[in-house]
Amino acid sequence: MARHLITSAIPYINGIKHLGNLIGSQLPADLYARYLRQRGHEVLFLCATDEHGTPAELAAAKAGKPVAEYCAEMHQVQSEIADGFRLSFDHFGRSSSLQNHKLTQAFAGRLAELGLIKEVTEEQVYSVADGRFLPDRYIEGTCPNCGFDSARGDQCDNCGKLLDPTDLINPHSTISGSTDLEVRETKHLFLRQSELKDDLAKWIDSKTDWPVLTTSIAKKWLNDGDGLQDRGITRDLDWGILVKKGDEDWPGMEDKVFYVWFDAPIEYIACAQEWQDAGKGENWERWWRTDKGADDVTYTQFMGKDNVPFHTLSFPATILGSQEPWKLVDYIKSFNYLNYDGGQFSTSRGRGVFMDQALEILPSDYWRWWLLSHAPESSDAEFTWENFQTDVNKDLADVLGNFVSRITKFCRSKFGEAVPKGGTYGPAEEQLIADLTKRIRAYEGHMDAIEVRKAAAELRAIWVLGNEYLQASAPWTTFKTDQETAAMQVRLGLNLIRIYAVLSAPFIPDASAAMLAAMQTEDDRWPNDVAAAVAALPAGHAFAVPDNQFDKITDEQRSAWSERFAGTRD
Ligand code: B3M
Ligand code: ZN
Repeated sequence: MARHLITSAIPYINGIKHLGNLIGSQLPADLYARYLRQRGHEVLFLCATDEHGTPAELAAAKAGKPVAEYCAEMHQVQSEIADGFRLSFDHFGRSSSLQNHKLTQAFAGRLAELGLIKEVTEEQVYSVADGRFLPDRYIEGTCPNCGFDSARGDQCDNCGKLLDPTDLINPHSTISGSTDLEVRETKHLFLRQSELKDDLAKWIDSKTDWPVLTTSIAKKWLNDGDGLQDRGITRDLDWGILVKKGDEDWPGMEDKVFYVWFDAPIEYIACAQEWQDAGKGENWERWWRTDKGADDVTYTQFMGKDNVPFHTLSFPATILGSQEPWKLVDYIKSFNYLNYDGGQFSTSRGRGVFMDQALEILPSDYWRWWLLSHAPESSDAEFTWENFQTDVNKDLADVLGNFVSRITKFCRSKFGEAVPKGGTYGPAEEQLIADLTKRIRAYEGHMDAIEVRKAAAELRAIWVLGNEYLQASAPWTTFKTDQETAAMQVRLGLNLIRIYAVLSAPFIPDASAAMLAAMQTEDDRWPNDVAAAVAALPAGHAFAVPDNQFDKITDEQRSAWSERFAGTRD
């Protein structure tokens, strides 16, 4: 029994996430958390909403709401959707929490004390009418390259050219529309990451067991020069964490907030405090402080590949720089992208399936199973409706669902709704137990290694073993000549349902619960000893034939959905 801290990248607050976001962090993190809990480990699984930065301010403005109100509402929305997908967070926090404000300011104070923060004077666009400096995204004008009339200060959305706000023709503030803009001097804080380069390089080099995707991105950023430049950690926004040194004011920084990527990872720590403050647990420091017991915690982070530089360099720079005994991450599981039907998911174009829509049309297990079994681990993956329909129908309906329904219905018709008694194992049963043992050990190995696709493939193979056994032993034929042996075959089959429920729970928790309920058992012990596990439900144990678990996706549904989610808005 070990202790595992697990965090998923925290999703931005500005809108509902799509399935590509889900499989890139939250869902595989949930798979791992559920699995480790089932194996008897102590797990703290944390996630939160990432609530600061320009996107949050802009989304709130678009919704016509004060930012704080918008964030509170969207947090609730995201939290409910997470429940719908059965994401088993121990706490779903908020980066705008008081705990995160305090902790972020404390880190900044500490880093400043150690000389790791420098003040830099820069020139920046000031809007006289708005009375504030404007972040690049708050300035629009005509693109000098293609003539597009709403190019943003950082980039033209039409031709893609990266811009400086001063490049724009006829620039104006997107807040007020005012063209009364001036370039003024302003001060910003920079974290001197370059000072920490050697420490970071040594730390990353020591992580020889990390996925190649993670280390290759980390090393590229570390060595390209670009990644480890000193990093601006303040912004001119109204919404965010005020720039302070611990509890003290920071002269000249009164109108600034911390950059969202500075405070977002700190929320992983603050979230544990929120968890405790919400009365869900105690002694959060034993998860995070190596001087308070966290040195025997294994900490695993999950994220999409675009987030890797922030987790391998920036956040560790904050932690290492502080010289305080905070827990550093032990393993970073990163993911490539999931594409949608020949292109990309697009929030602005409404292209692809978003989390709320997914739950409207099908139960979460369908999505969980397909997404996890196609997780974009070694390369990008693609969602197509054909593949979704084919695989879900085959794996869940034909293989798993069919097995459960055949064996329970056959038993009911010949022996009644209780596990039948009599008969003894022959070579086929011994072989099945041996095959199951081998595959279950392999499944555990893949789950321990967080090899998500391989684990799914092994689980599917375990389901197939049951079907093959049933097909070969054919209790409906055996029954005609040898009722005792048929009873033994059926008893074994019914026990497989319980085993499948236990093994499948990390992937498809609802179906798993339904299977245990049908078998009228709360025995969810992991099949460490398969020979014992296939006899866990004894003769005479009552069960009920479950409702059909997985309706097949029809061709009509497939084509209707493929049309509905093709993307209309442009
Ligand atoms: N919110 C980006 C994303 O959702 C960002 C992750 C923060 S993790 C500390 O992909
Ligand atoms: Zn352009």
